[in-house]
Amino acid sequence: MEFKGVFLLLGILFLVNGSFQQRPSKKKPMKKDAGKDSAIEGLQKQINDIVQELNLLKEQQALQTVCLKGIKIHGKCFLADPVKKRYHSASEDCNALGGVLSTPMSEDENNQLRDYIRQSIGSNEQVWLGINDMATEGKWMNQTGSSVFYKNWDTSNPRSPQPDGSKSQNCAVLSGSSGGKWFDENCRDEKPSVCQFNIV
Ligand SMILES: *[C@@H]1O[C@H](CO)[C@@H](O)[C@H](O)[C@H]1NC(C)=O
Ligand SMILES: [Ca+2]
Repeated sequence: MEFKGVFLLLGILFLVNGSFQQRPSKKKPMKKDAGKDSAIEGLQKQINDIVQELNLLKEQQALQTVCLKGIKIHGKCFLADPVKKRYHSASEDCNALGGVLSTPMSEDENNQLRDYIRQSIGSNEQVWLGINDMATEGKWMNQTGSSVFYKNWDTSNPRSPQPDGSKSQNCAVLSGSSGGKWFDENCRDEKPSVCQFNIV
């Protein structure tokens, strides 16, 4: 509804602006041209402001669509990408959409993400998480370059508690079949992913 109003206002301003611009073309020199110019300038500024606002609304609406297609968890939107890709491709494709690979920061967020993965991608799938220990072995960093505090590594196998891949496995997945537990994997493996967007 707010949207409609903006369009209407935009339309009116374009009409008004258009009728101002037509007059000088009649080649009747007028003394009040200066006043008219500043009026047009004022309108132009208002139009620019409205266009800016409209773009913002469009962005917000696009995000709403992402949320509608995906899921909203704790003020963030998550959208599944079932296409299997290497970690870097998955990350780049997600960045291009304005998001980062999903990185749950609490048990509740992790559980909700696990459930979303099960129903959108598949119950036995593993998806890339937005963390890696490429820079320093064993130091897991998130997509904004901070150390990861919440972790959910699978430690059910005492002989190989995760992460167990040392330098050959610097990326991590969330496993739908292991109750949302995390495993380190080779970044060149091809996995589905979930892209995460902050709600503005
Ligand atoms: C990375 O971790 C920091 C510190 O916990 C947090 O503030 C930031 O939101 C995290 N970034 C992502 C993309 O999860
Ligand atoms: Ca590693």
